[in-house]
Amino acid sequence: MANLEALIFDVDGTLADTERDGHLVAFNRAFADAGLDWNWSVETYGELLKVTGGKERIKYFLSLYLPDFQPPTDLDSFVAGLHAAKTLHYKNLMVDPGLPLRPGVLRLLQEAREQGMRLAIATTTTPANVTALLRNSLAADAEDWFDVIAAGDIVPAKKPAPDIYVWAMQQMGLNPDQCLALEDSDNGVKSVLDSGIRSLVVTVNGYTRNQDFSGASAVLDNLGEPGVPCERISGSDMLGEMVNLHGLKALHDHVWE
Ligand code: XBP
Ligand code: MG
Repeated sequence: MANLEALIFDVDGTLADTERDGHLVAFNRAFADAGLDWNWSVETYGELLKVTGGKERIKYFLSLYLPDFQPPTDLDSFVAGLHAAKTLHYKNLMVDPGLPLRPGVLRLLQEAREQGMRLAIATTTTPANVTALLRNSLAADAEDWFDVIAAGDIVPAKKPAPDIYVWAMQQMGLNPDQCLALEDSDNGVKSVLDSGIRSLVVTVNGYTRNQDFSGASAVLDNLGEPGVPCERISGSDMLGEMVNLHGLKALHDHVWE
């Protein structure tokens, strides 16, 4: 069994609750700018989250709700243009009003850095979105905290495919038994497990709470803060009331023993 060498964080839903108040708002503003009346509700967006990737999600929406829609140009160019506009709106939302990190995220990242634990990101979202979230919600130099930021179209297949986690490990020169992943969704869990990583902590959110997290080492409501304990939903109870590096190392050793 190898020692834990890196924590690999998902972004949307894990670092911050970005979907309802970030991406959804950005999509709807981009649609309105384009003169489209496709105002997605919170409920509809929850259904569309089944498909990862914003461009892929717009196409999924069309297939479900507007199968006869005729784009003014070829579909890929039309969707790419909408998505670029959406990304601009998302970046602005990360500045004003901004989004807070989820409980325990800053505390765990700071502890990992203090103890020399390598950090990486593996996300389906667009790299510009990661930069905007990190700089505005974490720290101006937060991108430097991560050895690798694996994001968006850098890989051919998005989550639930394992590509983004495989790519991140390759970039770090690490094997699956040296990594622990933190995710929020069933797509993320499948991506992690299919990459060979078996140490996996899920922190659920409003959109993912009832999803299937089979194979996750522990499923929690969040990472906890001093005096504000996290709730264990399923899996190992080794992490206690507040997820810290000591607990993650013990969980990792247990998973791989
Ligand atoms: C979540 C996603 C992303 C975002 C939208 O990524 O599936 O597609 O919903 O961002 P993860 P884009 O949970 O892996 O961080 O529009 O830039 O794709
Ligand atoms: Mg996520």
